[in-house]
Amino acid sequence: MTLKGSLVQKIGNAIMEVARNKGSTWWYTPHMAAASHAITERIPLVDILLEASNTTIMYKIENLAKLSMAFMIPLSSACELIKHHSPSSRRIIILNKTDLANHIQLKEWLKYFEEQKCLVFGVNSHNKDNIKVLLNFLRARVRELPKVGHGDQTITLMLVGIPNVGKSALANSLHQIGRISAAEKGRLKHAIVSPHPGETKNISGLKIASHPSIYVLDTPGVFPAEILDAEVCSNLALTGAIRDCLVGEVDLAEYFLSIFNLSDEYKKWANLSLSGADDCSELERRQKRQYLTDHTQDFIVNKVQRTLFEAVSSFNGNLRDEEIMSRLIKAEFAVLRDAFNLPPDSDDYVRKVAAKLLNLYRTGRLGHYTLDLAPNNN
Ligand SMILES: Nc1nc2c(ncn2[C@@H]2O[C@H](COP(=O)(O)OP(=O)(O)O)[C@@H](O)[C@H]2O)c(=O)[nH]1
Ligand SMILES: [Mg+2]
Repeated sequence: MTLKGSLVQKIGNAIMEVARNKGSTWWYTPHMAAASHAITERIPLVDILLEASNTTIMYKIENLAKLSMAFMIPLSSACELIKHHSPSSRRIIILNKTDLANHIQLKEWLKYFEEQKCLVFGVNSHNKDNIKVLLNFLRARVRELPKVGHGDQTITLMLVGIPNVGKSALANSLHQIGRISAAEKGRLKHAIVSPHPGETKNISGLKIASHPSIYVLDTPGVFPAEILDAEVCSNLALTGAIRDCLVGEVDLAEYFLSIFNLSDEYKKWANLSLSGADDCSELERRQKRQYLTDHTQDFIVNKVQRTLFEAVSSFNGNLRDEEIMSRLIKAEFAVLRDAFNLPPDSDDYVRKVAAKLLNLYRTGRLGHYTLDLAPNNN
């Protein structure tokens, strides 16, 4: 077995173990059950359902269906109501975090959903131009709704999805941009956005357009109550949909490196390894001293990229072999300790390296990944 395969089993088993324990505070919590229930009740009342997912984790197709179906099973009777009207315009799949995804795979996934006759939209919630295009797209879909006439209706779009896919970030961006073009005078609202899953506790409405008034409902992320397969669980954990403490940052960082080392992403940093990175002004040197351990600073990110490039490109051995891959990852942890400027005597350095590495991966500084290939590629 490859190291990636072993880690998938290890991480998957850890999560499935917790998932089996229905009383767990980490998986299908009473809060999540209550949120599912509240979302279910709202479904018949909303005009359009926006199903948000993180483009970097598209799940294997049978699991995608299972995830979305499992999410929908308690909602299925409510969905019947939506189906009576034009179903295609009442359910829109939002592929968020496109900036983090592999561009070729993103195109394949968009094509796949279009072939399935689903309305689909890929977006980066942090990009204003993207949001403007999405707003126009949503307004056009709203105009197609049978009930929209000349009166002063209120239209609601509900954002649903698993935790951490960026629902709240998207709702905020739509609200911020939408209220400007709608010349709204009301107070600017903020849904809580967090790198940790499970921060949104309630359903809240943010206005994104006027005439007709359109509100987007941000909802807490929910998982299906049933257990999914090991690879789906591992990918959910790697992308941050499940709390890190459930699996442990070190296993997750090793899992990331087992994917990274077999990808071509490090090759993009070949020039970094040749450039004289230490050649900098006094001001830059002062900043470097001030932010020595802040791994989000560009100079540290560059150093991490350069370090990883050198570690992978100078390594000889068959990385499909579990032991050989483990050896490379161990070596990478050691050199990353320097790149992150952690003191050599730091006893907890493995966990610290892992946490910093995961953060850089999840914010797109370590390349573009789509963890599951589009079905057309399989
Ligand atoms: N790179 C990137 N990060 C995003 C995007 N949308 C959201 N995020 C980040 O993903 C994390 C989770 O976002 P949040 O809106 O709280 O997710 P929610 O649990 O689905 O509501 C936060 O750290 C956001 O800043 C995006 O389009 N691109
Ligand atoms: Mg949220």
